[in-house]
Amino acid sequence: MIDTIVAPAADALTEEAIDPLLDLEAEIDRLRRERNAVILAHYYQEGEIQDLADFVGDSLDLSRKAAATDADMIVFCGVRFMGEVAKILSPRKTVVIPDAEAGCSLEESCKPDVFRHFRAQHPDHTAVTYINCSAEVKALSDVIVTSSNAEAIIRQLPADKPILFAPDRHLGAYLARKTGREMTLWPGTCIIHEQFSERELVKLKTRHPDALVAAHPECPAPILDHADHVGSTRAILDFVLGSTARTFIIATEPHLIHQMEKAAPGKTFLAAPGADGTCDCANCPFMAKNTLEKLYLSMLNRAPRVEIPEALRVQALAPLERMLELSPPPAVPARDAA
Ligand code: CIZ
Repeated sequence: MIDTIVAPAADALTEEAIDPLLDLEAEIDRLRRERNAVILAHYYQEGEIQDLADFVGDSLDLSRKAAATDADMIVFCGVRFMGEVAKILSPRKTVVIPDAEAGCSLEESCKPDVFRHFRAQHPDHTAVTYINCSAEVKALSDVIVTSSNAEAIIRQLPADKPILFAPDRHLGAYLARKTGREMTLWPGTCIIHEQFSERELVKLKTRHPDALVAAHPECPAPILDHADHVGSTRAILDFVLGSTARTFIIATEPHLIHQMEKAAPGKTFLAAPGADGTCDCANCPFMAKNTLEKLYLSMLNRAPRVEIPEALRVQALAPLERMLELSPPPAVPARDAA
């Protein structure tokens, strides 16, 4: 795989060398001004990172922000493929990520060489690829989708061509059921959405009979079968804020609940449980690699920095631009409409 990350210089400040008395938030603010930086944070980030970001959102929202920003530096607090998307869309900006090791189990499951072979075996298919993949896999795809726009995009694709969907088989199976399209699925899964236990979810619902269940389509079908609402992080947020119900069980990475609690402090949000009955199992270990210290260092050191060879960037840009063209316009979220 092509390495798209430039490491900090050998003499760059390290975490161990940060003055423990430093006011990190003030320093991040200073660097934000000095570097003309915009900080983008995914809903799966720690609350303290979400709170100091300029924008918090899902991959689609944040891709649009990255494409439109006039900042000189994009600081992407999420996982590596999200930083790559920002660089593909905004090649003249400096794009940094707090931790180069913040990967993604879906991306890991889909190595470019194996994906190339998979495509070659299905030459008459349209390759629809979830944004959770490497730049190289994007470059081999016809169109990229996120969980916010996948259904709408698939409905616009030529009906006479079967679809290859990679890398999340649960999301692909959900989309095949919703759209009635024939799909060949790559066998990848997200390690966090795989953790939820149907048995424990049913027990939790029994204890909270009025609670509505909102689940992400990366969850296995037995979890989705119990959901009152299935959607992307952004759609789940809009659902719980627009609903008159008071209690919700949330089956996705639980840091999304931070935005819910801020916007609807009177409602109760319960994280869906794993097999041991607790909710900790669904914390994404990759998202958790980002900390305020690493965020500060990435801005100070201008690294880890995303750099993508131009030929690869141009190839990966085409299916991303197709995604942006085919995406429904951003809806006004329930929380902003009031
Ligand atoms: O699209 C994203 O950002 C992811 C990874 C999940 C979601 O539904 O927002």
